Amino acid sequence: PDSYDPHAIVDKWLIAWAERGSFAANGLLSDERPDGRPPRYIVSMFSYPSGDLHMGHAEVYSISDAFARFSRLRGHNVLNPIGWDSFGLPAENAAFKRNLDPSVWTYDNIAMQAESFRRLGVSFDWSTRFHTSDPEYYRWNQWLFLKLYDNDLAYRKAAPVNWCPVDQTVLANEQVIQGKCERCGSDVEQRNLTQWFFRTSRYAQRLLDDMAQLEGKWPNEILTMQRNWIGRSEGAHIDFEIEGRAEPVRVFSTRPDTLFGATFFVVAADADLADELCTDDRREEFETYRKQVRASTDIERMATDRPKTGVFLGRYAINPLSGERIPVYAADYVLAHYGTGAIMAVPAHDQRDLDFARAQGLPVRIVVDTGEPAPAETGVAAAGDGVLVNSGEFDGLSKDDAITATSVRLRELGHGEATVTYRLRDWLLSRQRFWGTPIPIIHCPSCGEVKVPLEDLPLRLPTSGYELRPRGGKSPLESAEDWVAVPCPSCGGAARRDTDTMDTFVDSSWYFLRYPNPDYEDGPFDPAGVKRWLPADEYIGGKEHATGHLMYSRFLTKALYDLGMVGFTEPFTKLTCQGQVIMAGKAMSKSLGNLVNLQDQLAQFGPDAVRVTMLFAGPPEDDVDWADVSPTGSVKWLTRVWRLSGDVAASRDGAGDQAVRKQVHRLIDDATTLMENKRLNVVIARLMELTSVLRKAVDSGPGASDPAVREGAEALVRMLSCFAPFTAEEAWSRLGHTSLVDEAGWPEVDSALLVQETTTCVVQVSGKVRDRLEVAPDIPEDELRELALASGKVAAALQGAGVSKVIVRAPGLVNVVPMK
Ligand code: ANZ
Ligand code: ZN
Repeated sequence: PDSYDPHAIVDKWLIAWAERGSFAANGLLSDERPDGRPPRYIVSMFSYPSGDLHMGHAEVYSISDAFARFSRLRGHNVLNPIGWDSFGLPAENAAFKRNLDPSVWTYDNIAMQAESFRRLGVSFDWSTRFHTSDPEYYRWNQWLFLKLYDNDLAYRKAAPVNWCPVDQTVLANEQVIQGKCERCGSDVEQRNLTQWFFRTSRYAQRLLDDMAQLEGKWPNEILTMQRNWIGRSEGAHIDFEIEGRAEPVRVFSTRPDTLFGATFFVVAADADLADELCTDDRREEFETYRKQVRASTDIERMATDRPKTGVFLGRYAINPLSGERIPVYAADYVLAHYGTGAIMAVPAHDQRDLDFARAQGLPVRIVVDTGEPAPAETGVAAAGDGVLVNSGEFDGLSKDDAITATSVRLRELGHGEATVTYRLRDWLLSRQRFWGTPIPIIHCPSCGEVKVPLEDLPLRLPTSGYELRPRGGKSPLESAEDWVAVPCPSCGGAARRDTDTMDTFVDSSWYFLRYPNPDYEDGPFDPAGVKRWLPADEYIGGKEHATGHLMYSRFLTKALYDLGMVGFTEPFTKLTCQGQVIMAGKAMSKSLGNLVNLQDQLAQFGPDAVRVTMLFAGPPEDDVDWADVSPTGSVKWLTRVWRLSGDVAASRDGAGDQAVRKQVHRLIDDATTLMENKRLNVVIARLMELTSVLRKAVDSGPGASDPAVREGAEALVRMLSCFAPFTAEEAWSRLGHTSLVDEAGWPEVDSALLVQETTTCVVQVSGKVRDRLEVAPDIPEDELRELALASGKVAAALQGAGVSKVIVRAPGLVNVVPMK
């Protein structure tokens, strides 16, 4: 062909790759096929089959595939797996709308995405393929659930849950964005329901501690988000007696040293405790206030700049150390579900307490002398360090010493103790949905919770007799009467299945363990495969998963480690979070009408140009604004490479032009380091530069048959294959090869050709210049000394005299002082 056609080359190379099995990992399992190449496991967050692939997919998989292809060329045995996260609400909603089985919609979309992935040229090992909605997969969700259940890591309790009135389901905290349902945007309500939980809170400290392994390898931003989400606070529990109540009320404070400055006590207005403590004469005022509070979200309530409101409940609490009697208030700035839902208020040293005290005319007592101006007058709480005052026996202690001393005293008196709290809650995994993994528990009136026997797994979803949207917030599985009514496995009496399904984050919390042997039947994952490939060397996906999926996967890995099932505590050694593909500065959305359709782009420019455009736009972690990029420019460049590969002739014998070779090897060397550091956009810039160097060499330099030109063109095409695999194969064959470029390896750098700039060093003997040396600007002093002493001219000047001293000022000067 005499012109570059980005579409015509697609099928040809897809077939060639498939025939050669080019992308299969070697020795997927343990050592069944010994292979000296170091394994590298590169995982992209798997796809949700909500339709055909979109621009976001093209971005993630362009990044991971460039890295996978590079690793293969560099001699790694690469596992680049593919699977689908195929349970979830969108399938159920789509099925409901079309009156279909959710599986039909799901598997149709998977088939469509699979074909699109193939045509995008992503080098997956397709033998790893699975879908989480396959019973062969979700069977192991159930198995893992029972394993956690046996180990007190799964339990059921009645809990206030986030309830979406439109989707008619419970939502995890992670699915509530600013008080609204993540999916439909409606206001989330609180409901009390009996729910299943995984005990993530038990792992809070280890989730923090093990971040040491991830430091410098995961983006800082993600680590910070996780740290905040876990929210460790050191402080003390303090028990306050309440007049007229038998049991004391416990509070958590990070500042037990300020206990003598507590001038009032606050209970969350929407907590049951507030209702209980309210005296009759305060009831009316309280009820009115509580109604108003229930209408606002947590975010609004915690905002520091909001006027503080609240009501006196008519009761008093007793300070456990000072014996002081302080009034009890209900207010909305204290949250019901954090800490204990009650606080001691120290207005002099806590800003929100100060705001409240000033609004209500309550006393402000300084108990730590911080040197700051009086909070009661300035309205600014004194949060700094200082020495205790007005605090009885603790006066004179520093803040930190007082935190310890008050905690110790509270403990001695039986009124509290030092403690650590975490913001991290247990993982609520129950969903009142159909299209998910059924929870393998049977409820028996006489035996209670009974596990579905392992030999009965998978417990499959019913295929008929259910309604997707039963009335009254019933869960869909509850409507499948034939499925629900079962004999109890333990006593044989009439019993009923649990009708919740699992959060789909359960499916995705361990899928990367199954890829090495997706057909394994003796457990959720093959221990030999896991041993060979995990932890994953590279994980690539979106930062929206910072506190959800990435936290759940880390939790589950630790739980499995404790159960002796894996030998590591962190699943992903390195993490890369790609930016978003946006359009004209805005996130793409249907409502803005700025959606860019991937298939249109592919039809116009071909897969290679789309991939190159994505990666050339900027560093992988930055957003790609499709309004600012030029796929046409990418096509032009690929055309130049294609033309060059046809122009380069069979080469003459000989070493080739040295100037060209130096440029080529400098660029290879650069590209290699940049590639390892995933600076993909800069690598592409280097390849473009190399294309120009070679074009010039052909047209006005040593010419098309110079060996240096051929060497350069081959290097260019090999490196290009990471980004534009179809064009690279085509160019490789135009260069006369019958093998695949995919098997050609990454070009080797001849380090002798890496021209280093030199600087002149003056060598003196007794202060007289005797020699000049060309040396590297960063030459170490030792090396320079030796070099100078080895100089024949220096030896001549010394005339046999020994050396008494050598003064070295690298890189410019050496002065040799002879012995007298
Ligand atoms: C007295 C005190 C004095 C406090 C002081 C702070 C400074 P973190 O670090 O976020 O855990 N607190 C406790 N439970 C609360 C709730 N349910 N709603 C709102 N605030 C609550 O913060 C713990 C601190 O936040 C606790 O320490 C408590 O106020 C408040 F100079 O107790 B502190
Ligand atoms: Zn029973």
